[in-house]
Amino acid sequence: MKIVVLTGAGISAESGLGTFRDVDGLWTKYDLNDVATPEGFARDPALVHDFYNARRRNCQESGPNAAHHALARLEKSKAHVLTIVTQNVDDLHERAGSQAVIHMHGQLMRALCAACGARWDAPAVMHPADPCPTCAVPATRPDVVWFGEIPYAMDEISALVAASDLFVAIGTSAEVYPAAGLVEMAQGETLELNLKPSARANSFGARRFGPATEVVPEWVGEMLN
Ligand code: BJW
Repeated sequence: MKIVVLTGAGISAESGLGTFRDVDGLWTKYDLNDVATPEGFARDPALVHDFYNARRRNCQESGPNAAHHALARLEKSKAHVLTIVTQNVDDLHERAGSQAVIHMHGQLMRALCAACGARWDAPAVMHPADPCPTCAVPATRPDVVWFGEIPYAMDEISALVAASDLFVAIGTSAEVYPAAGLVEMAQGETLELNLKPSARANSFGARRFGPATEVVPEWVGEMLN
């Protein structure tokens, strides 16, 4: 079976990484217009770097949980062909051992030059004055996709979802497009795994609710039987 799994912040919540829109989420502490838009970065790059430096440190101090490990086990089993499309900028899928991972909203551990487009591994702490290693212009930013920017690999992702036999969304609120609309492209079975129904729950053929560390290993166990 060809399976595409879309993951969101909820899969990393039990690893200690904050979600965005839950009651204690990041958007209750920060204005997304200040830290997750190109305009916010142009206004105050130091604030935006501070925000991502703190999240990079938090990510480095955390680790994959049972849900990330279960998905890595499913891929490794080769019982099915699994691709993970993640909206998360953390690297917890990779640290669990998953290999087929597409980061549609970029990666916390990568840096991007806004002047020449070069990409490289991000240092632990980034500053507005950091020069690009390729063109030397001090226009370095986290390699993440902000509101108003086009998510990565959309053609590849759309083709994978359209060709999938099963599309599973895990721990995402379905509030942010185009990720939220992917379920509509799926021609095969669809399943939502979440703590509670997302904004698009009714678009899925099946739904299961509970913490990712419980419902994901349970579902993977069934797929491997
Ligand atoms: C658990 C759990 C547990 C908790 N176990 N579950 C009007 C209509 C349609 C679209 C638009 C519109 N106005 C503007 C737009 C476009 C805009 C958009 O969608 N805005 C909406 C707010 C309306 N989108 C964009 O701008 C995107 N670009 C774009 O559209 O380009 C145009 C284009 C696209 C394609 C082709 C051609 C052109 C870009 C969006 C970029 C989003 N960036 C961010 C920041 C990334 C960097 C960073 O991490 O800082 O991405 S915002 C943030 O939201 C982050 C996330 O990836 C994303 C989604 O959040 P997610 O993962 O769903 O988290 P939460 O917190 O929302 O939900 C957590 C879920 O977990 C909940 O459901 C909980 O129940 C659950 N949960 N604990 C299981 N233990």
